[in-house]
Amino acid sequence: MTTIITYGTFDLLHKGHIRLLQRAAAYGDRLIVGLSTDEFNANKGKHSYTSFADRKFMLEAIKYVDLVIPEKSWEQKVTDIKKYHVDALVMGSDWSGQFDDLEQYTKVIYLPRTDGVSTTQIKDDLNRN
Ligand code: C2G
Repeated sequence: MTTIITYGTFDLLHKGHIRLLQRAAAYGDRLIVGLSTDEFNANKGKHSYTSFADRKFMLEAIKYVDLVIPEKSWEQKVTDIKKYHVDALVMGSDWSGQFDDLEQYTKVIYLPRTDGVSTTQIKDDLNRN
């Protein structure tokens, strides 16, 4: 059983999120998503439109996702990697290099971001129209 983990806010779910989950899932048999809680989002300086409960509900409905756990802190990744016997951490390339310190615990893979779409862009576009 090859276990992959990724983390994120996944607010206003869009193609970029789905493509990341799809490609991450292809690296293993099980994909775990560490979903940022509303409180952790505040810590990240983000305010998500959709609540944690609703973001979790939507992620759990995605065929590429096997388990959704709360992401409450930056530090929990090592604990998660050990607890779930993670074989690889997969993140989008906007995080390139940020998690290289975790190479001592698991494989770290950065995948190219999907161009042309972001939650921020969606919000800006909607505010303009
Ligand atoms: N992503 C992507 N392409 C986009 C937008 C996002 O590949 N156009 C990827 C990001 O690189 C990330 C994942 O989708 O790997 C989730 O993106 P966010 O919800 O924006 O997550 P973020 O706020 O970056 O939180 O501890 C890590 C953080 O929780 C990551």
